[in-house]
Amino acid sequence: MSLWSQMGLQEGTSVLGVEVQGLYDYSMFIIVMVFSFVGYFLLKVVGSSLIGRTYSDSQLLEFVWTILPFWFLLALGLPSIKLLYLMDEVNLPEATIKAVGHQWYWTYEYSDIRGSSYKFDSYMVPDSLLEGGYRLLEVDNRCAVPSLLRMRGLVTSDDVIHSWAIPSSSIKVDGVPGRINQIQMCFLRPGVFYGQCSELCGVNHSFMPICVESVSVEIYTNWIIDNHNEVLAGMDKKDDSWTWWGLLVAVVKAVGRSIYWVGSMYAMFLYYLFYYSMYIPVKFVVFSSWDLGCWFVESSVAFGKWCLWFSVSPVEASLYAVMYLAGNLWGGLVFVVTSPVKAVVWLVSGIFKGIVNFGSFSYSVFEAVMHSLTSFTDDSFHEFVMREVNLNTKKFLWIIMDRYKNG
Ligand SMILES: [Cu+2]
Repeated sequence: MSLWSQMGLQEGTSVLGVEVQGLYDYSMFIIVMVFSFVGYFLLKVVGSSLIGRTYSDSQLLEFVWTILPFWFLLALGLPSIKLLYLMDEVNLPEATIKAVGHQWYWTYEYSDIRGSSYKFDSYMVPDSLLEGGYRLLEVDNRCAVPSLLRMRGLVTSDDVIHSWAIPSSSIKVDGVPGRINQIQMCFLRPGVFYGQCSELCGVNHSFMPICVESVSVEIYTNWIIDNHNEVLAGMDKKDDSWTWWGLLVAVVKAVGRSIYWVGSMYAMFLYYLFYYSMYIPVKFVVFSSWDLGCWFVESSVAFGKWCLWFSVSPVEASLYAVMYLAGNLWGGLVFVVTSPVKAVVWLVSGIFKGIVNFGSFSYSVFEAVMHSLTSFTDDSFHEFVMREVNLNTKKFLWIIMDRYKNG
């Protein structure tokens, strides 16, 4: 949350929030440096009586003031682009929350556990009811999220365009009616994080705050499963009517499903039987084993013969081996002399392959350098996040498994 007389961004509360904060500091450093440098010389030139009347040109100066801004722009742009893409990357989240904007409140939906949909509305607490807490930011039902777990946020709207934003976590997603936008979230620690609707949506636009409460994975998982169980229990009660027609439909459906299941299993069985017992062995025998077998037999026989010869007369056999190797080398020389075109092609293709390999190697080095350049957090932070997220993922799955078993 922003505080009075605060300069700069809020303290980062998510993995990418910290990175964005780093980018901000880094950009401000470059910008202030450039601004003060240019400002100083501007003032100096304006206030100076020494005007260069005889000064005509300087190639070096022009070169420098062309190249230098280019490098500064690159240094500002590359980390920014990388972060932009990282923020869009939602790979394998463990849990999903869906925020639906309304005029003028938010609805939060949790629907990826147990196939039920648990949802609630989140209204701002008016001044008259506020007991402590922050004015215009506190809500009646907070959006609960786990800390240090990969999360996906889906944002949409029911009426006009809203925007779901939490500045300290670098989250801002438009909620557009008729479409769903997604964002990745990974909160660093437990806490309460505030934001406000960030797209003008009508008269009460300022009074639909976003309040996210980040809790530990254990609390979150048990809480969400409890709520889902309640929703499911409510759903079970409704469906208790029984008719002959319903029974008939259910029986026909079950029979159809089992016929389909048995048929598809049978087809799959035949397919794999054919594939592994006929196609693969035949293919293997025809394409590979014949050549390999021939070569193996020939070379084994030759080597066996030579060993026999070596045991009878070692000197002669060694001499022959030397002659044989020399002959091969000579053959290579003859190949170069008699068919130079082929030899050149062989050499050039070798060199080309070498260049390609060198290129890909240099690219990976460049990529590694860029990676280290554009991450504003150190390795210990990365390690901490990776370790905790892995641990929490295991905890999350373990609790779900445990609860499924024991109800
Ligand atoms: Cu709004």
